[in-house]
Amino acid sequence: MTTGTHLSDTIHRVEFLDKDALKIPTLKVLQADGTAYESAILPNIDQALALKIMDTCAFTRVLDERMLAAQRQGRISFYMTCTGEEAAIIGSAAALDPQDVILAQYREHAALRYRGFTTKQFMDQLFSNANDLGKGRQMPIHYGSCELNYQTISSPLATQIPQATGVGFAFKHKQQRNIAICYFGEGAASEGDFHAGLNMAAVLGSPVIFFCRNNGYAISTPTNEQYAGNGIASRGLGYGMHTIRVDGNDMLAVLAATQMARAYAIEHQKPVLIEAMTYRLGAHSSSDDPSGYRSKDEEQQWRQHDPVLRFKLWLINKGWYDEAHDLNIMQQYREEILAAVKVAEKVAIPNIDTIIEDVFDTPTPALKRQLEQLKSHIAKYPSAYPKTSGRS
Ligand SMILES: Cc1ncc(C[n+]2csc(CCOP(=O)(O)OP(=O)(O)O)c2C)c(N)n1
Repeated sequence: MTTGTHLSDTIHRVEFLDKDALKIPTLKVLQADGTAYESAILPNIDQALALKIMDTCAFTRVLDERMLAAQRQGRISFYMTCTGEEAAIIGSAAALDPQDVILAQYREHAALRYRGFTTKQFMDQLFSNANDLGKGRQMPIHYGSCELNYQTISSPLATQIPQATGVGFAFKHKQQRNIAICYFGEGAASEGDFHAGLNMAAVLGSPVIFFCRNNGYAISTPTNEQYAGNGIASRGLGYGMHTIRVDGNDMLAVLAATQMARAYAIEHQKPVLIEAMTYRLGAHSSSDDPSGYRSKDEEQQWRQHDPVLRFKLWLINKGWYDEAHDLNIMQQYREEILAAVKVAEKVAIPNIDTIIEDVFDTPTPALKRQLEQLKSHIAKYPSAYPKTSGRS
């Protein structure tokens, strides 16, 4: 018999396995009022970590509110919020080591903030100006930072999944005790790259946390039109990896699951799949209007499960935080972000010569020719090409 073919019990009449027999429990630690379930085991968390998580929540809420408004005012071209998914994103990011590599989808900027991306760096990317680390070549929200071990976002869905398998395998090869974490939505899990990436990671023993944000929709496609199985968690089992489903709106449950998953991935040099059940409270992006595919009632029900509020109540119960501080910090971030917008939108766009750099060691003759054609085109129609990326 081939190794790895696990023929177990034998049967002598046809009995299909019952797809509904697979029960996957959901880890919960915090109740809606911010108290922990009596039997719940808390993650490793002290006051400093808790306050850093809360600060990241406050910043992200304000950033999302202000930048969506900036998009509506025509100041930036595009924006995506992570409102409602902060616990899934920040709770998992807080369980990592700074050397662990993050491969995100596009809705995980809160993890980048947790790592230390500054307000100015956010603005430079969103305004595609000359200070942007990506040299203004990407749409807003496609952040990346070598320094913070955050791989640049790719628009095509799921490309980050097999890449994460490779990053994890590189750590294994170097015998470095770090992991890759790969964020993706349940919609992205319909891509072939998801299946290739997970299977490869399980077979090669690549230390990766595959972190699925199951937020109910892939733009307008609800999960019941996306899959017929038991969520995304059932697929982790199918590929032979440790798997857990958590309440994605429960900061402490996400933190606990990710801390344990990280320890397991390093100790056993194997991947883990976490499926965080959550809800996208905002639109898919600034180009989307959810009223065409879901009801206000449904949104309202999920607002009752606000992950930031639940965590804040836990902090207040512990005496580590209070409402006055919360209001104060939100106001400070509003002012800081508004001031940063005003600066970033006045910064010049990147020097056009940089457009052909960084891909080839020496730009090819064809690229150089195209750059000259572009320059003469701009010289002919200068009023159609702005000098800064902002409105002013
Ligand atoms: C290969 C590919 N197909 C389609 C798209 C268009 N697209 C962008 S986001 C998205 C939905 C993804 O949903 P999900 O993975 O659940 O993430 P969420 O937006 O809900 O966070 C689609 C279909 C794309 N970017 N790439």
